[in-house]
Amino acid sequence: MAPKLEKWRELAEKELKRSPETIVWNTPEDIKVKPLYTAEDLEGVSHLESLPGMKPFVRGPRATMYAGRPWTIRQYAGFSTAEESNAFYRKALAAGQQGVSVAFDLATHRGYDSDHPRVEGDVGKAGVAIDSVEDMKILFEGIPLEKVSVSMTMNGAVIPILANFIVAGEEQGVPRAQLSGTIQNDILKEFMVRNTYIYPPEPSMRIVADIIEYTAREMPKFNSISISGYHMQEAGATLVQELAFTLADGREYVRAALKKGLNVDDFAGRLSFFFAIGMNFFMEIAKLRAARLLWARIMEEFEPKKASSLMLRTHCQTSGVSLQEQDPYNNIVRTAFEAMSAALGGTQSLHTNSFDEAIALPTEFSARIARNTQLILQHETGVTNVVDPLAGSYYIESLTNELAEKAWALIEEMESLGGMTQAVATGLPKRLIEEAAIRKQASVDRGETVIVGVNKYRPETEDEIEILQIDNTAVRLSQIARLEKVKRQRDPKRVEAALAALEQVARTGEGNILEAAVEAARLRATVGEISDAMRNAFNENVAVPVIVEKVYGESYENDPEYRTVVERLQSFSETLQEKPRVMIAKLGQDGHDRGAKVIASAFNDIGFEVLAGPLFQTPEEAADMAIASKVHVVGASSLAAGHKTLVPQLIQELKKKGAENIIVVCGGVIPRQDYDYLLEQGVAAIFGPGSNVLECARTVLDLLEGRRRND
Ligand code: MLC
Ligand code: 5AD
Repeated sequence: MAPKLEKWRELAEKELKRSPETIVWNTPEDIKVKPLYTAEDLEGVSHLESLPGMKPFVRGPRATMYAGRPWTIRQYAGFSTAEESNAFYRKALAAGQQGVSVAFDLATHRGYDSDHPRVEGDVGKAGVAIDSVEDMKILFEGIPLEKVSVSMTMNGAVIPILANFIVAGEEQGVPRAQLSGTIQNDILKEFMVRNTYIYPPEPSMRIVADIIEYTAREMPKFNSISISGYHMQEAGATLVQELAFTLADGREYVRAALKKGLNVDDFAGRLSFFFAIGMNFFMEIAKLRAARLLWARIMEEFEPKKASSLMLRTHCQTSGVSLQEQDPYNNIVRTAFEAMSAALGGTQSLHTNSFDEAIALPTEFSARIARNTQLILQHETGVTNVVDPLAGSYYIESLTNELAEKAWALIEEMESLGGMTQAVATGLPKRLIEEAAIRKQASVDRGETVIVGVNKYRPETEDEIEILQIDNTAVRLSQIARLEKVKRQRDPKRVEAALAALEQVARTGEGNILEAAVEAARLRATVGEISDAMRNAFNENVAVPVIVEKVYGESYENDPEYRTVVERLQSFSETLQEKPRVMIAKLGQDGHDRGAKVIASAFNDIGFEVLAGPLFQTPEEAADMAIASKVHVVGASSLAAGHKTLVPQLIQELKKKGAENIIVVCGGVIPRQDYDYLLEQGVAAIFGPGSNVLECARTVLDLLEGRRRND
């Protein structure tokens, strides 16, 4: 250690009255953040001399970055019908938004038309319902597709949606070569965390490759994929996991495209990325810098000729999970810090979340504040004037290097499993993310991680805020009416032939799936029909949920409160002469399962016998499973706004089958406005966002004991 630094250490020790090593912050990434960084920390770091616009692009993909052109303000939105979402986009564009980003409903994500019996609770809820080209045309009416770039978050039903978009463009007079935008098309992370897959991994990877091939040939301005870490962080991943798994996924997609015989320079420049920006301010900045550095390193392996093939360009979204139901205006502050972090990290495009995130979809008001957060950053703070302003900071550069090293080690670990498709098949990345999520939950439950207004500084009274309510039945009926009209007006023979041709391409592996689907979409085959043609060829993916054991319990070792609950449960189990059985159910097409997984693991460790229901059950299927497994409690987890339809249906099904003695509780993103309704319908307890898991376990025990006394 340099003599000056020795001196600092002495001073620090005197000030603290203990060693400065005691205030090292060990982050979830296992990075030991020290109170002081100096030039010593940068010895041997090799990227320090690099410049923006040049490889390895650590300082940004463009030479002038925001000084030349600020990032795109691209707010993700979509709800109800195409008409309503279209009106919302047009207003947002007039008010300063620069690009469009479409959120589809879960029925569409999973390749079902709005009239399918499995999607009754999901139509128009978490996004906009799209069944055919006719809906897609309405969605973009009055939005010039040759000028405004459009992102579409679609992975499962990516083929019919992209096909519909291409045809909607054509019919708006914009040839596909002029369409600019991005399709998410990232299926690997769906298998890991987001869960809107339809087909098994292998054919799903073929779909990704076919889209890369088609867009490389036909749509030079369109980004063929948005390789996403966002959802990993939302599911609980550490930043190292998010970074490593995302880049490893990217490597896998490049390989899949090369296997199709493409030249790397013909598609690499149109691969794009997507990261979450959470509350660890400096680490998130370093993460974006490290991502660019590592992507250039990965791409060098494929020996491209163009520098742009090494360039990582990314969209970012501020973190949804960092936002809270309690004291919701705090979320405006959180989002502003996260947005600043994304800007300092050099994102190309950004979505800022609305403050009502933990409760419902944005209202016009909350969406305005979210958009203005970015407009204020761009126009009032001066952050856009200098490229990569934190370069050279000892701390940022050291973090960039350390994140890159740790992520590289994990990338190599995935490589040793045979690449990401194989790794995903082993379930390892998913499990690592789930373990991180459980540790994080335990840390919040124990108050080690402070969340203002939730586990500390909670206000005594809270004002209710206005939220967006969607009349799901009205949306469904209007969608069904339009579907019927579309089907009446088309030529059934030609549709049938186009669908058969598509199925053939899918089955044989010859030809391009997207090309065949464009033909079918032009003839007005629906999203559901196109998906079904592919289901015939590929089958469906079925996942069995696994419960991670011991991680929650170990985080609580020797905690007296935890022990009390465990012992109470033990003695209840003794009187019952068995462990009480709890089924954690996911109803409808909602694949957000972080909460369900964390609850299942924690309840299991506490001593319940836990049964994790599969994703996508109908209320009837869940009731049958609960009865067959003789559970005492069903906990329904709902994050996609289907609770008012699906949970009462579950209770009705249980009643119909004579199992009204099974206690039904529910949790997730459930607005307080809906509590009375759910309680009237027979729900015994509701656990909203930010619930302490130990608290939930106590409540369930209270309910079980109460029920036993009444029996
Ligand atoms: C940029 N340009 C410049 C410049 N900066 N030109 C001169 N000087 C500068 N300083 C040029 C670029 O080269 C480009 O042109 C054009 O300007 C646009 O810039 P961009 O940086 O490419 O921005 P953009 O078009 O917005 O694209 C950003 C992207 C893209 C590459 C990251 O993939 C994108 O928009 N992604 C958004 C993804 C998204 O919204 N996802 C939502 C997920 S929500 P050219 O000609 O080179 O293109 C979700 C939630 C859920 O997933 O789970 O449901
Ligand atoms: N409209 C606006 N934002 C949405 N999100 C999800 N669906 C919508 C929608 N329909 C945002 C939320 C969520 C993240 C995945 O995307 O912020 O956390």
